[in-house]
Amino acid sequence: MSSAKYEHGGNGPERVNLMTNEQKTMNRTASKRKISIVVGVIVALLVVAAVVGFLLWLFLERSKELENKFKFQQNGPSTLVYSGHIKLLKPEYSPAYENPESPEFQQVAKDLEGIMNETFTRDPFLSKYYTKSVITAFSEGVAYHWTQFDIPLEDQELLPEMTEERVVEALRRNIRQEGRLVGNVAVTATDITASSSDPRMAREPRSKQCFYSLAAEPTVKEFTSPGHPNRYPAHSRCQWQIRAPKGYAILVKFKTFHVEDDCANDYVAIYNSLIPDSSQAITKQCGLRPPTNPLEVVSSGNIMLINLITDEVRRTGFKATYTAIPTITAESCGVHLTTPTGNFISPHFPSFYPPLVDCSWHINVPFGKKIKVEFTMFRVKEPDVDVGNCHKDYIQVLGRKFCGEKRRLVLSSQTNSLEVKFHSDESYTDKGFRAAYTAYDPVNPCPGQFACTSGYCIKKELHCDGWNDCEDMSDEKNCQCEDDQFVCKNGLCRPPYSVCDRRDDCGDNSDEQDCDCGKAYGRCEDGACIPQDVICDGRKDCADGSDEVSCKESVGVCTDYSFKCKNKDCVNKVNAECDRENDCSDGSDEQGCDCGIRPYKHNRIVGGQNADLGEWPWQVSLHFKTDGHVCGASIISNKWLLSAAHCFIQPDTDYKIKSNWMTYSGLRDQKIQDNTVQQRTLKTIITHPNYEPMSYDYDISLLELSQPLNFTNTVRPICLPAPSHLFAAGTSCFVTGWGTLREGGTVAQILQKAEVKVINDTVCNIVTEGQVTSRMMCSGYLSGGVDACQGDSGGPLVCTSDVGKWFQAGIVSWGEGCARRNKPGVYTRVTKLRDWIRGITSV
Ligand code: 4AZ
Repeated sequence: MSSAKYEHGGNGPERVNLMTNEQKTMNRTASKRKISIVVGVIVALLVVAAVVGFLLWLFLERSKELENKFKFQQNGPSTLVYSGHIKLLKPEYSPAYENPESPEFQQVAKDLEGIMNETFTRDPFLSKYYTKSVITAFSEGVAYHWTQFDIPLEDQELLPEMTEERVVEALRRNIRQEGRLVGNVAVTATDITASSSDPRMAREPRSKQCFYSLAAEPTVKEFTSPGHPNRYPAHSRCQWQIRAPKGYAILVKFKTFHVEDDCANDYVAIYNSLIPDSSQAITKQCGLRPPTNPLEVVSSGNIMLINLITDEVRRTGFKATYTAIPTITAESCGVHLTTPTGNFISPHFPSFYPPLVDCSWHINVPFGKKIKVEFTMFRVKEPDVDVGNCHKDYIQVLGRKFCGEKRRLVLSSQTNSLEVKFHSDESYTDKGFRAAYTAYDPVNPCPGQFACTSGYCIKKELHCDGWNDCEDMSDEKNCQCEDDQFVCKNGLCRPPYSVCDRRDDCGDNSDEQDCDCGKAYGRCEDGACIPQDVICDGRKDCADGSDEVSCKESVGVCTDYSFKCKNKDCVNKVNAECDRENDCSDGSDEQGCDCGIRPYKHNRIVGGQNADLGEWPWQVSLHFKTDGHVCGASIISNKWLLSAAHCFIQPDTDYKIKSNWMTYSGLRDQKIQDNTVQQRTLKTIITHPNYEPMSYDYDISLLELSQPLNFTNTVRPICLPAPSHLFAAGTSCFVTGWGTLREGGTVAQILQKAEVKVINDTVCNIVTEGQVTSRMMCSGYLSGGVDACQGDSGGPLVCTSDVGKWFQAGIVSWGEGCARRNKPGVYTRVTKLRDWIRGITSV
C-alpha cells in the first residue's frame, strides 16, 4: 500500500487526490496528532533539559557553598561577642524583670533588642557582620545585653577594626539621634558599655536548661553545678545570676570544685555584674581545688554572675554556698589602730577581697616610736599587671605601691604614724593580705639584735657572715672578709667553694665569672674543668658524673649514665623516662609513668608552710606503737612504701617488729583521720642489708603493706627516678613531713612543705666534712633556715621534671641539727638504690 504523504507541494510529481470526506477528516486528525507528538516531545525535552540544568546548577552552587562553609569552619570563622549594659530610664524596675519567662521581661527585652537590631543593621560597617543581639538580664535600672558578630574568612583582616569602642559608639550614636523611647522603654546614650567576651558565652543565652536565678539572703543557701556530684553536661554554658537586697554584697564559697585542668577547655568565671563582661570579671578558675584552699569570692554590689563553660570532657563541677553580706564601705574596711602592736587583713580575708574597694588603716603609736608593718601573706595579683607599676589593685604605703605575690614584705614608717591604703579596681581580685605591725624605738630598733635597713631584726652572729640575711644585703655591707673567703664584687664574703659552682652565691654573679675552662676543657655540673675528650667517653670523670649524662653523639653507647631500655638499648639523653617522648624503640622509657601526679591544683605559695590536702599525695605517716608519728615514708605502688632504714634499726629492737607500726596515707592533719585517710598495717619491713648505723650509709627501707592502697585524689604514688636520672645542683625540690618545726621542738600537726635546693656534691662533701658517701646527697641552703628535721626521716625529697611529673630524688636521712648554717640536710640518693628497689618490689 502506498499513500500520498504531502497534501501540497513536495518534490514529487503532482498527483490528483481522490478522497472521500470521511477519509479527508481522518487524514486531518492524523496529521494534527503527529504535530502534537512532535511538539510534545520538544517541550518534554526542553523541560527535562531545564530540570537537569537546574539540578546541575543547584548541585554546583550547593557544593560551592558547602566548600565555602567547610573552608570557613576549617579555618575558624571569627565569632565576636560583646557584652555590656544599658542604663534604663524607663520602665521602673520590678521583680518581674528578674524572670526571663515573665511577659514583662520579654516585652522590654523585645523593645531593647529592636533598638540594638536597628543600630547594627543601619551601621555601614557593623551591619555586614552583625548576627544578633540578646537582652539577658535586668537589675535595678540596668539591662544587660550581648551582641554577636561573625566575620567571614575573607574579611579576617578587618578583625582589628571590630573594637569595643566601635560597638559602643554605634549604640550611643543611634540612641542620641533617635532619642530613644520605644514602647515602654527609655534609654540614655551616656551609660552604655560593651566589652568583648568569650564567644562561648553566647551559647544558649536565655536557655532554661542551664540558667538559674538565685536570691541571696543573710542565711546561707546552697547551689551546685548540674548533676553534681555526678558530671556536668558537655558543651554547655551554665549561668547563675545571683541578686541580693540593696545595700548587700554576695559571698560565694565553693565547698567542692572540680572542672577540667586546662582553663582553655572548661572554666568557671565569676563576674561583678549580671553579664560576662570581662572588664568586671572577679576571677576565672579551673582544675580540682583542694578543700583546704577553697575558692571564696565576694561581689562589690548586690549582683553576681557565675558562668560554667564546658567542652566534651566532663567533671563533677561544684557545690557552693551563697549569702548576702553587708557591703564593704570605706568605714567598714579600714580603722584607726592605736595599740603598740596589732594585726589587720584585707576585706574578707582569706576569701578574695571584693572589687571596687578602698580601705585605709591609720596606725598611730606613741610619740618618738616608729612603726614596722610585716605582711605575712601577700597576694594582690592580677593577670597582665606589671608588679613594677601596680596600676590596678595595690597596697600603698608612704607613696609606694605594692602588688603581685610576695613571700614576705616588711615596711617601716618615718614617724610615729603610718597610713596603709588598699585599693581594688573593678576587675580581678585575689586573696589579699594579712599584716602585723609593731611600734619600735628608732634609737634601738632591734634590742640585742642587728637591725637591717629592710626593717628586719636578725641575730647578731648573722652580721658579716657572708649571707644575705636582711634580704637587702645591709648585714653584709662594709664587712672584712676572712683570708680564705672569696670577696664578691659587691663586697660580700663567700666560702671558697662558692667559686665557679654554677650558682650565683654573690648575688652579682661575680663568683661565676672567669670560670671558663679554656677551649680544650669542658665544665662539670659542679664547676670542675675536665678535658673535652673525656666527655661522653663512657667513664665518669666529673665527681657528679655529669660528663656522661647528655651524650647524643654516642647513640647506642651504654655507660652508667645512659637510660637503659627494657630491650637493653641505651638512650643518652638527660632524664629520658616519662618525658612524653618515645626514646626507647620498645617504648619502655614511657611505661610505668602513672605516678608523680597531683590531681589537685595548688597555688605556688599561700603563705606559711602548711601543705594543702592532696598536695603531696605520696606522703605517708608512720606511727609507732602509741607514740604517734615518728617517721615519714612515700608511696611507690599500691603495695609498697619507701622509707629510711634508721626508722627501723634502732637500739630498741621493737622498731623492727612490723606489728608495732601503723601507716597513714592521704593524711594532712594528724588530728583528722577521716575517711579519706587510708590506714594500713605492715606485712614486711625490708631494710637495706648494707645499712650502716654509724654512717647512715644505705639508709633505705621498703615496707610491704598488708592490704593494697586505693589510689584517690589524696593517695597516689611518686615516680622513682632511673639510675641515670640527673637532679642537677641548684634544682628546686620539696621536702615534706610532720617533723619538728625546729631543732628540739615538737612534731607538726599539719603536714609541712619546704622548698630546698640540690647542693653540689663537692660542696656537700666539704660541709659535711667528708661524711657523705655516693649513696647520699645534700639539699637545703648553706645559709640555713630551711631544712628537714627530726620526724621527717624516711620522708621524700621530690623534684618536678620538665613535663611537670614529680620524682623522688632523696629520702630524709640525717644532718647536723636542723636548718643550721653550712649544715644542709643529707638524703639517701634514690638513683643509687633504684635497682635494689626494683629487685625487691618490681616497681
Ligand atoms: C632526724 O633526726 C633528722 N636536718 C632528720 C633530718 C635532719 C636532721 C635530723 C636534717 O630525723
